[in-house]
Amino acid sequence: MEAATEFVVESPDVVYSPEAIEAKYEYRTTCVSREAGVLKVHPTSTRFTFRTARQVPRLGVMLVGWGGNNGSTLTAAVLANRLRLSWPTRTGRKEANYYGSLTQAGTVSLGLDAEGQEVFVPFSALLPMVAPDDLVFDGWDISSLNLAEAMRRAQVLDWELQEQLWPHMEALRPRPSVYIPEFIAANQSARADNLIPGTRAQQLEQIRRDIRDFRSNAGLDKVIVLWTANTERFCEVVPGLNDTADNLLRTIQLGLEVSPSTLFAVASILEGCAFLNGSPQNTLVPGALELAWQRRVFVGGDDFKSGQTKVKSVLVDFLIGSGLKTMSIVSYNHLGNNDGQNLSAPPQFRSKEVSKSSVVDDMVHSNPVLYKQGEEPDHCVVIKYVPYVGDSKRALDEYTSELMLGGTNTLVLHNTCEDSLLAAPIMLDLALLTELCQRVSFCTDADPEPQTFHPVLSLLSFLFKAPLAPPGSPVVNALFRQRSCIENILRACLGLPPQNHMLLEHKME
Ligand code: NAI
Ligand code: DG6
Repeated sequence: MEAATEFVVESPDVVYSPEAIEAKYEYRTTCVSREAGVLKVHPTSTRFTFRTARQVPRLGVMLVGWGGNNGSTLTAAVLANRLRLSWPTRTGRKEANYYGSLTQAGTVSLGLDAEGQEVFVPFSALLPMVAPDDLVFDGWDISSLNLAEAMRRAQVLDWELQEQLWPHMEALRPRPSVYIPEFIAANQSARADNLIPGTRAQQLEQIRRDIRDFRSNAGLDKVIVLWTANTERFCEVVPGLNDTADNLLRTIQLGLEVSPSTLFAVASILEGCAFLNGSPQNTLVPGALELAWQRRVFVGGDDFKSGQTKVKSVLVDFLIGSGLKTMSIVSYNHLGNNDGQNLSAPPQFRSKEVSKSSVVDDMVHSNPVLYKQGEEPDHCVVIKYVPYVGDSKRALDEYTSELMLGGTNTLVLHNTCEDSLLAAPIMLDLALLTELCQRVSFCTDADPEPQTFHPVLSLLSFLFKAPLAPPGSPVVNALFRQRSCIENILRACLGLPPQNHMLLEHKME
């Protein structure tokens, strides 16, 4: 049965006009204080008015690393869906779809019908969102291969599908990019044949011109820039160099140390385009975050949360949430794509190790019954490059937890998947949700001045391994808390209460 996609909220608190959906929303939460060793919990309530502009823009997405496995796979996926392609494989005919995308293949419950049964709609039906088939792509790569050749190099898609896509991808050519050899592995140097010359300041200006050129030539209302290029080494945060917006801009003018990804972030922010970081390095140094804050431009990161880490952020939540004391997490994986080759160099591996390891922190800290202050499980992350397996990543995990009365529980997982087919739908969700957030504004009864979300868009946490959050805001890694956050904020924009899963209707006589 086709899922119904259209609905209206019938409530005095919700007004639909041709321009916007305006919803009054009561945000009920609690505030906790500590008094003489006692926790005092105070229920609070704040009245919000959310406004979501209904006009969906013509959206362009610029990928840094367009010719990589993720970049070429995402472009191919959108084309395959737009063209309604199907192709034969040894297990039968396959049709283009968006499996793995929260917005396109996930659903939300609107509530119960007269028979007491839940009614689900696609996530994308909640609020007006850009249709993925309508996205326009462009981007940069230090490798000059066109997108058809890049798709072939990636070895991700079935041959028959590649053949059908070839004529549609051949004309797509990445723009030259910024190559600073010390930031990525030396083993990448052979691909670097498509470069922006000049000083850092000139390179910044060229990136900005590229964004403007794409926007005007493709007739776009908005552009979002997404870093899906190679993982870089961490960049040192140095006072006077990149700690403030002014210092970072001066560093670029003086040609001092700045990573390519930070250069792209700065260019995007200066052009008023949201910037999202799909790799683990600290692209969004304090100076870049301050610039985003000053210009009121959304930024998000870091590092797509696609496979092994997604499972980890469910499994450890389940273990600790069930009261089991997880003491050791060992994550091993091997892969043979270019990402794997780049990560075989220690400084780039280190960036990935940090983002893959931070992912259980909130769950551990949430349970002082199990973990004493400062106590943490052992957490080991190993990545090996094995060229033969290509994009088909193998991940093995072992979770060891303490049971009651001295027992031990060891869970072992093995997972094989095409890495880029997991990453591409996440990239799609990032672009679509960021764009939607750009159309949402809100005010409260106490502060009637309309505002937008904080420029550090932590609502995207579900999609990132090491989510960036505004200063002082708790970082949430647990996957279902992250998903509820998105769902409930979108529901708030429609004046709907948060999904509480209580089903009290079914717990009464
Ligand atoms: P890839 O190596 O196939 O693609 C990266 C592309 O970036 C290459 O075409 C390379 O030529 C290009 N590149 C390198 N430096 C550049 C620069 N300065 N400017 C423009 N282009 C540049 O890697 P893949 O598999 O597409 O992954 C991309 C990134 O996404 C990596 O950092 C990876 O760690 C990250 N990632 C991937 C996930 C996945 O499941 N595939 C999940 C999480 C993160
Ligand atoms: C090896 O770990 C390569 C990485 O780029 C990962 O494939 C990518 O970060 C996905 O990681 P995960 O943990 O989400 O599967």
